[in-house]
Amino acid sequence: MIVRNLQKAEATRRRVVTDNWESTRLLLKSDGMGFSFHITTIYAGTETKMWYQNHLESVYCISGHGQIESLEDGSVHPITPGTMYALDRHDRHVLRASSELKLACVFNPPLNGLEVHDETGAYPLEAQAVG
Ligand code: 9YT
Repeated sequence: MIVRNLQKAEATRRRVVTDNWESTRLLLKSDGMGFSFHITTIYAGTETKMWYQNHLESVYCISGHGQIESLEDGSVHPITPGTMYALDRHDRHVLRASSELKLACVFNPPLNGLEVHDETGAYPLEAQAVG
C-alpha cells in the first residue's frame, strides 16, 4: 500500500511550479499504478493552452471557478466544484481560471515526475523522474 500526505509531498520535488499553475504529483510512473495522480492549483486570472498529445487526462474540480474551451469544436464549459472533464481524444483546449482552481488530475500513461508543458502544450512521453 502507498500512503502519502499532500502537505509533505509539497515540500519535495513532487511539487512542480510554473507561471500559470503548480502541481503536486502524489502518484507517478515509478509507483507502478499505470496512472499518475496529481493535485493541481491553477492560479487565478490565468489562461493555459494545452494539448496532451501523448496522454489522456481526467480532471475533477475540488474548488474554484473557471471554464474550459475545446479548441476542437469551440465548445465552452463552466468549471465549478464537482465538475469533471476528461480529455479522451487528446483534445486541444484552453483552461481559464476566474478564481484559483484546485483540481485532482489523473494521467494515463503516468507522468515520470518533472514534466512541464512544451511549446505545443504537451508533456513528452519520457521526462525526467523525481529522484
Ligand atoms: C489541468 C491541467 O492539466 N493543468 C496542468 C497541470 C497538470 N494537471 C499536471 O501536470 O498535474
